[in-house]
Amino acid sequence: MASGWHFEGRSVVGGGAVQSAHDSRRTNRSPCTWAPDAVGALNTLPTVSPQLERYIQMNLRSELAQVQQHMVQNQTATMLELGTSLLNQTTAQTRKLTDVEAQVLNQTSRMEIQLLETSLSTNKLEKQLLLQGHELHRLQGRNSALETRVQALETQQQAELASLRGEKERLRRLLGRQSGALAGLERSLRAASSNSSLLQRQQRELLESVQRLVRVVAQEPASVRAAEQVFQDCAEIQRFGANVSGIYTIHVANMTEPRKVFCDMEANGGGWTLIQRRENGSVNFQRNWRDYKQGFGDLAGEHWLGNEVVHQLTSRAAYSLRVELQDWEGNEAYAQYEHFQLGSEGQLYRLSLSGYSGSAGRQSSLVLQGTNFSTRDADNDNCLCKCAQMLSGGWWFDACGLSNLNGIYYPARHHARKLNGIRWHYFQGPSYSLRATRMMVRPMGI
Ligand SMILES: [Ca+2]
Repeated sequence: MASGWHFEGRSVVGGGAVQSAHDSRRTNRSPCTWAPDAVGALNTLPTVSPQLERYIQMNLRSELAQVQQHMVQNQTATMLELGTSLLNQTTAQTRKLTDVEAQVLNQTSRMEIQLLETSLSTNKLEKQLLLQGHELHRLQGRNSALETRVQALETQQQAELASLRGEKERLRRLLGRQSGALAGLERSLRAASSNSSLLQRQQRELLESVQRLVRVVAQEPASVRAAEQVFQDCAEIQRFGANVSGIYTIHVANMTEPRKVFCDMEANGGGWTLIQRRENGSVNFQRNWRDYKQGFGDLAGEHWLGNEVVHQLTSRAAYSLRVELQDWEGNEAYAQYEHFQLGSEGQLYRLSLSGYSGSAGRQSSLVLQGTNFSTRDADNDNCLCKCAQMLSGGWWFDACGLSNLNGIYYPARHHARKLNGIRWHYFQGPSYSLRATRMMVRPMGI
């Protein structure tokens, strides 16, 4: 700004030219006297002053014009310089700005792209969120329905449980009452049973008395026939009023001696006269003809009543035969023959049967007609061999047949694969030895 200072120095003094004109005088005179003198001189020269003033004005004007021109030039140059500098700066700034703008634009573009991508992914996420929201809502609905259902079920179960508890309690009380009643009944039954036993005993005693009476009467020939008719067999004793199974005495027609027999008053209506019983192997059934003819064993247990008695009994009237069987597994079966008759000793106690029925096989294990009785000492079978010796006991062997209830008694766990045991083919096969058997007769049609 040196030019500025230069320009200013001159402009401040306004009348610099006047000062320059006085400078020459200042060199000769004292400054403190010069100024009032000059003014006074000027005031004393009124005629010269206008011309001088014009001159000064002319000189000053041209000088001013030059100074002004110079100043304008200087200022213009300075301004130009400044302008150029500014232009340069502006250009640089503009370039920088352009660069920055380009960068900003790039950046903006990138950011826009990112924004777009973000927006897209946000949209996608929003959609997913919406879908998940729907799904969640649906699941909540379902969950709620399930909860309701579970609650309903729980309620129902609780009600059922309560009902069951009530029922259980009721049953328990009922059981308690029934147990009490049962105990009372048992006591009553025991009392009744002892009464019944007493009654049975009395009945038997009465029967014995009657039989004694009958025997007394029988001593008179005229009364013999009547007495025999009364107690011919167990069916007649039952008809007389006895309904308890046990040993009774009968008088069979054509037999001189009375015979004790075991009567079954219960099975299938009762009135049965037992002719055979096996139950524990306590009696030996390996006997001869004579023994089988007369009978043997214990009437209350195992026994064979005797072929002769049976022949006499079944010759007087039509009789039925019932065979009862029991195996080692606790199964029971029976075979019943509507008509049963045994021939005389002269006819070798030939068997005659008809009208088979029962549960011990669909057909009879005894040959119905024409089979004679055989024992180890009387071979009357239809075999060239001796069935009674091979198979043991006395029986109506054919050749050698499908049954033998008088075979050897085999105890438990030894009953299998025994050909000489107690057999009934159509019940348990050809080699199974049975646990218990009974054969009994009663008049046909009862
Ligand atoms: Ca033979």
